Amino acid sequence: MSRKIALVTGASSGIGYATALMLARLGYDLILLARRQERLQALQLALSDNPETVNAQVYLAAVDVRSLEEIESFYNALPSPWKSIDLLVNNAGLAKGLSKFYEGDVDHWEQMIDTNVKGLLYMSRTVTPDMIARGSGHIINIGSIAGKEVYDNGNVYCGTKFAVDAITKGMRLELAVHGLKVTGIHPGAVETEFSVVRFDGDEERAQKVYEGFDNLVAEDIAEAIEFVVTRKPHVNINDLVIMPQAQAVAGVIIRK
Ligand code: NDP
Ligand code: 8X3
Repeated sequence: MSRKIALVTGASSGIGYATALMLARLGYDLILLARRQERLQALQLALSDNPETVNAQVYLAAVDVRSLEEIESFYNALPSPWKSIDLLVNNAGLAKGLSKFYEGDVDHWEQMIDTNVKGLLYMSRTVTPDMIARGSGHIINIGSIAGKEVYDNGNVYCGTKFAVDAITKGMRLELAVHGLKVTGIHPGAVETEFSVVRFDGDEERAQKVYEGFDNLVAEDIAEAIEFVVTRKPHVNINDLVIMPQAQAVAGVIIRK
């Protein structure tokens, strides 16, 4: 059986990293993107060190998804066998800050909108035409519970993830006719570098987010993605919302 190719954005950390490992175990070759090239190289080393993933061919690219120019030049430089992408996981994303919108930092807003919304669109716009031409492919967008429910001080981050939810539905509507699958994955609190990034490197504050309850870990989301990509060809998982048991709704966590 010929190997499949997956492109994972934001593979240098957290959910993207765990997803790359899982896909390699399933037999995918991997195109791995993030801004931190040295982190991608460490992931490549981890893949080659593990007998379960050593056979995965890996193509790394340092790309900032906020730049359409960087995405297009990465894609144009891809050797043509790598362009037959079977699976695109739009995972790169971030939250910056946690404050009332009327006290919000406009630079934080730009970063979130440019990465979570425009980056996802740029990547999908670039990769999808080749999937359409082949009549197959699967796009998985990592949204959030913050794209289903608004929580206090989450305003713009929630807005970007509501946009991801709407864009995911729009993509599915327009791509089903071409034989493609589109899935939205919406996690609650997952302990990754997410909160460290949100709080500008303040590890102590980030740590507090996950105190007193069993948060999700990146592998929980990778496991859900594994379920999504291993369904029969006629089955599409449209939407998954995955929460820690202790987080019944977005803004409420039951702590011990
Ligand atoms: P991490 O901070 O651990 O990982 C984020 C990844 O996104 C990194 O690999 C980072 O790589 C990449 N990234 C960020 N900005 C850019 C950019 N401009 N260009 C390219 N890559 C970028 O967080 P998570 O793994 O938790 O986050 C992954 C996704 O999951 C995000 O979309 C997030 O919103 C979503 N999510 C997270 C939840 C959580 O509780 N952790 C819950 C729900 C959804 P680099 O910095 O090297 O560029
Ligand atoms: C991250 C989920 O609830 O921590 O998207 O903002 S939350």
